[in-house]
Amino acid sequence: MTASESTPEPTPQHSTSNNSAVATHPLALAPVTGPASTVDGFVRQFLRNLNYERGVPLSASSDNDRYFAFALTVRDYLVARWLEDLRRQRETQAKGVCYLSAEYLLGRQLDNDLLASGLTEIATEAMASCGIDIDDLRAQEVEPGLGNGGLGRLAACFIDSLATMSVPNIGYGIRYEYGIFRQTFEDGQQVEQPDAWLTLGSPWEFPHPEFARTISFGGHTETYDDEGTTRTRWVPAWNVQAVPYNYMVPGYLNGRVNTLRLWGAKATNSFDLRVFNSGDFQDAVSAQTQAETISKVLYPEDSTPQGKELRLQQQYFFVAASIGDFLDHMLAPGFDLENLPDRVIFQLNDTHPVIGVPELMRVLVDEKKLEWDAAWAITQKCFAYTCHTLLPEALEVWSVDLVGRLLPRHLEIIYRINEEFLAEVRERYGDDEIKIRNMSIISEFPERSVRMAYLATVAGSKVNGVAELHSQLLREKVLPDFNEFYPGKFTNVTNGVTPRRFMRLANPGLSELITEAIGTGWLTDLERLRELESYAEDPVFRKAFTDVKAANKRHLGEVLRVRDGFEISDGHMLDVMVKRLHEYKRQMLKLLHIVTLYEQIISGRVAASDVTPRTFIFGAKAAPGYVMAKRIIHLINAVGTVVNEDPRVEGRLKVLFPPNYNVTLAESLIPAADLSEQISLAGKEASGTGNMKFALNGALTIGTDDGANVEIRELVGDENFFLFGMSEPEVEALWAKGYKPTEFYQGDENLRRAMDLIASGAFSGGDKSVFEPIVSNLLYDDRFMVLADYSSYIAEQAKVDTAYADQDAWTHAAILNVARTGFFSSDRSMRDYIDRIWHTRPLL
Ligand code: 26Q
Repeated sequence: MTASESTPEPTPQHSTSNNSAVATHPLALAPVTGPASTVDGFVRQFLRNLNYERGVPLSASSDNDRYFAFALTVRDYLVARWLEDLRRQRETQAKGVCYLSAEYLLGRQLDNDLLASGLTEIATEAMASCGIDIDDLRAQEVEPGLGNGGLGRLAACFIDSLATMSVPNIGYGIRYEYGIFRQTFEDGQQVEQPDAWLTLGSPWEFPHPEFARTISFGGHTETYDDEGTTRTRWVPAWNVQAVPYNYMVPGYLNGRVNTLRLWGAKATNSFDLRVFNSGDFQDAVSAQTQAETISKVLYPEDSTPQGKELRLQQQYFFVAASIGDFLDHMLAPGFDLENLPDRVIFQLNDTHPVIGVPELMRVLVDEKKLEWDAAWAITQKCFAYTCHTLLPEALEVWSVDLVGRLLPRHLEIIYRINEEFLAEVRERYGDDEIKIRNMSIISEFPERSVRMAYLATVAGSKVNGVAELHSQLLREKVLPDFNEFYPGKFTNVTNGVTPRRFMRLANPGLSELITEAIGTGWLTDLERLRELESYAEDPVFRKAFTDVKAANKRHLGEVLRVRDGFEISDGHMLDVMVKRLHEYKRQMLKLLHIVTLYEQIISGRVAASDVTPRTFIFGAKAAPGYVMAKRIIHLINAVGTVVNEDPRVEGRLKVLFPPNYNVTLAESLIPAADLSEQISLAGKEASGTGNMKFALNGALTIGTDDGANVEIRELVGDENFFLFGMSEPEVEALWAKGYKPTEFYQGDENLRRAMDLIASGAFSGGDKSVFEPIVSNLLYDDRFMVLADYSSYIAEQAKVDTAYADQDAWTHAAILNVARTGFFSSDRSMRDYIDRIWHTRPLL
């Protein structure tokens, strides 16, 4: 890294004033207009981009050239709207939302932007006239996998909804050079490959190296006398440049475009001259490249954070750049910072950006020279915190040592926040040392560390969970002392998903059918799906609905054939479980069901011909260091190999595990599914969002009373949902009583036989040792009570089979699932955030 002795780099400032000289040309004053919205206009712009941006004629263009030129053309149509929105947001100074998220799992952009701009037909025709199949262009796009799973995808849905609702918003995050790893299987075991998504470049980003910001780290603090006032300043040891890359976030057919600004790390240009002069050029250069590792790769863990230094560097890097960017560029000249809460709310997507709290305090107190109390009053109104977990091991803590070394001034600020907070606690409860220890932002065990969720709770104007049950457990179990201390601070906002991507784009057949029935407008007013309820009674509609599902299955079959060489058998129920691999999500429970069905056939207890034909599809990545999760992946693949090849099964059971589940695959899988598996142990899944996507696409859910499943079941009705397993209070009661998994094993013949079959080595070529750790874990530990819920799961799956046998009744229930889950639009989530937390207004 560049040492402090090296020449500091001036941070280039966004300056509109010194641009006035170049903006006087009359043509520059006219509003920016896009290309003509005609087939001809599109073709012209496409060829222009091919020639001038790619430097090739159509006749010599590569697939990538054509994809780029095409994407740039779509982009060109949106730019005028974008520039206009940026101008209006600056001019009106309307309150905006800064969504701070370490992850955005965007999925492919091309189709989304075509849809949002209403250009799909013109573009298709334009390409056809050039002899290009637009589907070939679609296939070229590499999805930016800048997230792990639910939390990152949620951020992408939220910014889509905000743009669609014309709410001023900037999404801030990190431009990882490598996103979530690409998963492959070798001998059924997960192997991680780097996700080099930028190799061919991205047509969607607007880099602005000239607006790079200097982000500092390390060093020490000192006090100085500022005309009679003692102030603190931070003397950092090294710094790195944060380069903004802007991305357009278009609203759906409303002519609005918001901004996603992702930061890339760049080494400062100045070399450390001492090292350089000492002749060690290599060292000087390698210090440079080290700074750039900050945005090199996304951490693939989505639970049990490891407290790694680079991760804290990433967090501070993007948050400091984002807050600084907003304060420097979005505020009117002479803006009074006391009014900051009327201008912006920083929404913290989990604890990952919480270091932004002491950062804003540092800027206000040390740099803007506000009084501490005034700065704290502002800060407390400018942040709100969303919690996405219930697992205690997933709550982030950072060792005080590390924070002090990397961010010494921030540590001091955190200490002072804690001191003043604990003084308030003392005022209320007296010297109740247990209370104080429990509520302190600084914990002492196992090492002295900062509890980021506590800091977020103390600093935030609101704290929200992501589904009703989750918010209740957050109040009662995770942060009960804070709930008591801050009445009214805790609230719920149930998650949602964008129907533009997950219905209109992913399931055009269903979308068309819906529009034929109830007209247009439902995509931005999803509660209108209610109007479909009466259509569930219409046999003609049911037939059309079944036809769409069948077509979606054929499409999925084609996708999996090309992608993985898989084949989907006709007439099979598609039973789908796609989500990160985690023990609490209980992929093992699904697997025990499969092994049970298989064992019943091969033991001759059930005739294969009596088994409902099912294809089980898994999609799941495991964190590379999560040994048990990887073993479970291995077992799923091993069971698949044996079951799929055993002639005794007569092809009635099939297990498919396409590698590298991502947003793009989800878009083909979800619309084709009959059955959605949402089977986490009650009280563990904060919300889930896949569950919503499946229901909205007419799959029925088999699920526990957990996360948003609770709300899905309430809405669709008990008779249209397969509920099984213990409730959260029952889980608690069983733990309290003493859970003994072996008792469940002993007491259930099906379970015993399934477990014994795995233990026998039947899925590992006779080698008993391979999956023994899974079996023992379930028998002697089973933290997520797989065995306790097994019998109830198997019984409910039998009901699924029975229900599926009556296809017409199944379709009736599926239609009602679609009709009754409009609540789960992320537009509704955004309205809830606006009403309960942000108090912002659309800029119409
Ligand atoms: C933190 C520190 C260091 C390294 C990694 C992390 C980290 C990264 C990602 C911790 C957690 C995550 C992601 C969590 C997540 O995706 N949670 C899910 O959020 C969804 C949206 O609210 C919910 O629907 C899911 O229930 C929840 O599991």
